[in-house]
Amino acid sequence: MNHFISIQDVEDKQALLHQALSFIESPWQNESRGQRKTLGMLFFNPSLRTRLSTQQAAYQLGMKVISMNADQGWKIEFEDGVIMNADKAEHVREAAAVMSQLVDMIAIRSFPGLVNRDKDYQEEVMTQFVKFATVPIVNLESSTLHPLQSFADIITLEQHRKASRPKTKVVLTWAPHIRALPQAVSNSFAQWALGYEYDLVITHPEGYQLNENFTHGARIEYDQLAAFEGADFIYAKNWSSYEDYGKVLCTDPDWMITKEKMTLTNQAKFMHCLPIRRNLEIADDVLDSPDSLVVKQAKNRIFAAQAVLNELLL
Ligand code: SN0
Repeated sequence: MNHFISIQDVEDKQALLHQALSFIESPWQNESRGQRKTLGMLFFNPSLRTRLSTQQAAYQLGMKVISMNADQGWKIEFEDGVIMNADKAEHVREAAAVMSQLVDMIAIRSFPGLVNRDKDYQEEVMTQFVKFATVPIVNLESSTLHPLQSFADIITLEQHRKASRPKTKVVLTWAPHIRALPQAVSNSFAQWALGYEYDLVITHPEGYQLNENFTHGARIEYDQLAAFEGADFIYAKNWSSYEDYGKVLCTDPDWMITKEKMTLTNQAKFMHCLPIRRNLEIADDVLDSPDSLVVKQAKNRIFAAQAVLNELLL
């Protein structure tokens, strides 16, 4: 693995999963692999779990970490050939090349603008860093993907599934929200769940179809109650429209996940990447029930990141 931008960078999916599970058993087994190596983290957007878990993962591999919010540096220009006479003081060509001399790996979080779909789906920030850095790049949630989250989700599914993967019904359900959120978590979750051969059903209101490149192979069900029937896992997430790009088309509170809806399932476990807005996306009694995995799921962020960094250190 040279970089970790999406599931496509993973050469052996089973091996990576086994490595992550092995780090859960024995977190310090490779404590010296990252000795004298530094991970640089660059955040263009807020983070709680990603920042702490990736940092902890690096420590467990013996690495040092330098974490920086992008607004502490110069504003970076990502486009080539522009006259830099506006607010951006530094080009990614220099920024990425210089950072590569100062740290051994660069991890980046950069959300979409949710205005220009083509621009967001071109993944300019990740693409340009991969192009101009000379060290591995790690995606800490980009415009359209959140692979470390999805890998932690796969670890969580693996720990809690009762049947084989193809026989385990996983439902990704849209949930209401007041803001326009990225499609990254949902795109990525679909891609990883399908990549690990889960039976994936996606349910959402009309107008919320995701990009088929990520969901090809999943069943789409517009009736949320029908989708919940027999589900082993309910994974809730809000996303803004892909078709009517970046728009909030539906705020119908009937899409909230309630205890009553959970009774339709096969005693499903409940998952969410967090942060979660209580009683908007999900009712308190679902989140506070023993079937909620959200806190355990967040712990797996460490082991997902650790397995990935471990691979990139080779
Ligand atoms: C982000 C998202 O991609 O949906 C990060 C998830 C890991 N979530 C939010 O921005 C939620 C913000 C809010 O106001 O609830």
